[in-house]
Amino acid sequence: MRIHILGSGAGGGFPQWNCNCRNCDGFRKGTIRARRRTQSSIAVSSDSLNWVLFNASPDILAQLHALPAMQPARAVRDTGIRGIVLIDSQIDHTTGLLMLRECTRPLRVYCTEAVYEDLTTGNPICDVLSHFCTVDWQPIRFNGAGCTFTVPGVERLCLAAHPLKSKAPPYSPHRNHPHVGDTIGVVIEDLTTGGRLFYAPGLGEMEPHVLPLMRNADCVLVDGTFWREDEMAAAGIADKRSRELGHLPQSGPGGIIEVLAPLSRPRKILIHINNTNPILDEDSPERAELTRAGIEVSHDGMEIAL
Ligand code: HKS
Ligand code: ZN
Ligand code: ZN
Repeated sequence: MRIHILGSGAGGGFPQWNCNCRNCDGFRKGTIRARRRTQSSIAVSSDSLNWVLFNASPDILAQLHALPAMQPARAVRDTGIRGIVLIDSQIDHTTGLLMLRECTRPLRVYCTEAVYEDLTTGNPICDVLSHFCTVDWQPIRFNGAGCTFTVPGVERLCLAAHPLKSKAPPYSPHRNHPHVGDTIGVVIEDLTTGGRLFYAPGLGEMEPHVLPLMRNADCVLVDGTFWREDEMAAAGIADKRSRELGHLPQSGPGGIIEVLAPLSRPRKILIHINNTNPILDEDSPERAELTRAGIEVSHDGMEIAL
């Protein structure tokens, strides 16, 4: 399978429009070595013609322009997107649906009931979209274990969704009452090559079922939002801690570096990186520490073959 990183940044992207933290200011002034990043989304295909989009970011139009394979041009109106999987209902993962409103065929959207509820109540973008096109909701339901499904046209990819603990968005009725399905991780397996990806851009806690999913993958593409538990406070931005926001930090006890350390099989890559994260500075000691731990940092346009 071919995995294309459409956007490697967290909400707001990098640099963030209103931010003058060390990274954002340094990037604008050219005093640090770092890459611009759009908001969190990937596209996966087994034939480079039919794609599954994971998350629809507010930057989706620019991201699609940057990946010409997404437009196969077989008809006057066409797209390579055969289905969209939403891992949560956050603004950075769902707002792009509004930018796809011109679609002439039904938009197949795979998400849990918890996410669909948010998108029809607190942030009713599915209701708004229904005035422009047909949203064909494909519910992801859990019966004890993960939920396995395929997307028509992309049958060589087998998808298995698993519930994860992270955080529902501020407008969600579940914000302070977590529901199973507020956030998911997905194992994507290519039935032709046997390659397996574990994708989880929102990972707030290591529950017992998560480590085996990582261990059995050829590549883990996981939450890279914050380096430190108190990163936002240390930058003088907000007092919310990383885990409270639904993101395990990389450093510290129980952080992503420790979690990934014992895994020998998978390639380890971070995604959904916040503008404040020191790993964005390619010359930072934190980035060097990641490299020593065998962990890569994804960037917009990066391609992974499994
Ligand atoms: C900034 C933002 C930080 C940021 C935080 C989160 C909070 C949120 C919630 C996130 C993200 C970006 N870029 N989504 O000010 O630096 O309260 O639910 O997911 O993408 S977590
Ligand atoms: Zn986010
Ligand atoms: Zn910043």
